[in-house]
Amino acid sequence: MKTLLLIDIQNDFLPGGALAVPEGDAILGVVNALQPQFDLVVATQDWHPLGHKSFASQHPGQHVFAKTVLQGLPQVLWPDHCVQGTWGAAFSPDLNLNKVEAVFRKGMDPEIDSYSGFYDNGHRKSTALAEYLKAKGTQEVYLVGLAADYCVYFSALDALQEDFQVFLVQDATRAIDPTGFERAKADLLAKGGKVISSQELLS
Ligand code: VGL
Ligand code: ZN
Repeated sequence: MKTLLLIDIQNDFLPGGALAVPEGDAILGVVNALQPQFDLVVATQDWHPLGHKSFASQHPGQHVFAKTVLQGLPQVLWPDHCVQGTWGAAFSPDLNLNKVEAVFRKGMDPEIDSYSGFYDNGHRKSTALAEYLKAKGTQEVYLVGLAADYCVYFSALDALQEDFQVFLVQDATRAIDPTGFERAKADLLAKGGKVISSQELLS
């Protein structure tokens, strides 16, 4: 059973958003075209309270994209983004949601960041996404969405650890930093994941 995981396809990660991923909007047509090929489509949604500690605005004197430590973990300080209930946190109006059976939210704890759709960055708390996918009979997880070098990558790592077969659809994602994307792909391949293109699914 094949599941398509739509990672954080939200206004704030698209052009015009607070944490816009370069060319993020280029994935929308591909993601919509892929959905009919899957038995199950599930989405994640970055969903932060106001004043989340991953926001640079909560660290006076520190600038956006600076690296720091939060809860003993390396942390990039982000612009305020995906604040609960705002336009930026909403799914793109150009994303087809008709096949999305469940949405898993993450990043609600103000004290810790949560890139993966499965666990927070400290692996302290589960979203129950792994149990949900297993209960649905999923063996293969295909990942698309934003950003390739953060939430898509960390979700793929956790999916591997949860013993799913993992496929990253590389033309259905875009990265904040292209160097980070290359490193992420190499790491996923080394850990048993596969990197494919949408063509392989559509033909
Ligand atoms: C993300 C940074 C902060 C992502 C979320 O969806 O990749 N990146 N929050
Ligand atoms: Zn976030």
